[in-house]
Amino acid sequence: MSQAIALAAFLNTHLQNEHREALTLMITDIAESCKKIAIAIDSGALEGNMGSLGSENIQGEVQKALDVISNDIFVEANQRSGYVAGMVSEEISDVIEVAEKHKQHGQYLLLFDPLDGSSNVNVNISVGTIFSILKSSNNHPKLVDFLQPGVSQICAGYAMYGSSTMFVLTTGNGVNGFTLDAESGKFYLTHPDMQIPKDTQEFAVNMSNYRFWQEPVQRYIDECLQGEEGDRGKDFNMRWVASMVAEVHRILIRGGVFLYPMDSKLRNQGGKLRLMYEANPISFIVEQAGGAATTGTKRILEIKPMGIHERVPVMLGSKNEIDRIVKYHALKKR
Ligand code: P6P
Repeated sequence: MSQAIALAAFLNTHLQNEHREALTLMITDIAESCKKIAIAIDSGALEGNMGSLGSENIQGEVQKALDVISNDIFVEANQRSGYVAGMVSEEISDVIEVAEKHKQHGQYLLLFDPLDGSSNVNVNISVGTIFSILKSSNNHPKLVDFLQPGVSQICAGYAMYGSSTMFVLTTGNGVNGFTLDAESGKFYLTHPDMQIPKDTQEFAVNMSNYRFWQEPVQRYIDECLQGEEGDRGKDFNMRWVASMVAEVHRILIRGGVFLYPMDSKLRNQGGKLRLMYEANPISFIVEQAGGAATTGTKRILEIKPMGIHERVPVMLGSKNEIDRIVKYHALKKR
């Protein structure tokens, strides 16, 4: 372990921009809160925390005990750096205000999904925490201050609570992955400069929604399923974990595409995945790793948000495949 670079040392050498001091402290706090969430998940069954609370969050989704526990851990651990002026959480309907005494240094906004894929937690399938950092124009941010397009992000990342606990991060200068050493409690750089292969033979989608998709997505999947005998001239494999962080991590390691496209039963909501704290941070990471991220007709990072819990269609991963999907949408519009 001695030769691997610890997260703290990496931040000290890797962060060279104007946000260096703020990001060093904020990322350290975020990593520490993800370690605490990992512990809460590991002991969930032992502590009787694997069930649902019966309450619903702003998304209209039944809240699991670990959703609330993870949210509370994340809020508590990330408001003391002196740089966070306000937060937005998937679990909380309004902007989370930060006490004046914790705002003495700077003005950053922290948006997060504390436990993505939580429906998997009681069946012991990987789940994650996703976060995004924006610059604030003032120290008392209102909802409108959060409504910045994804290209404005200065940092994004996720923790993945899987066969190992990993922390994957971008600050706009590539993507780097860190693995938690349980003994020391430190994250070590194990996946430097993560790059998504431009081509793939693997797609991730919830096939049960096929009949609700728009024609360009049905065409893309049909061609994948036709395999070697079809237009693509090669066979494809399929994965669906129902945990976005796990799918994205696999794509960062070996390529692939992740699709949660618009479907007719979600039209009124705008899609399934949330823009501000799921699609934007993940799209930032995917693009920084050489991939692409689209709604089918628009680059996700260029969407001008209308609300902090806004939902969008999401298709991302290996660039040549995403370009093909975008082309199919463009052909359909003619
Ligand atoms: P479905 C988890 O709830 C999530 O937001 C993503 O992490 C995941 O990819 C998707 O929803 C799973 O959706 O409809 O297959 O349950």
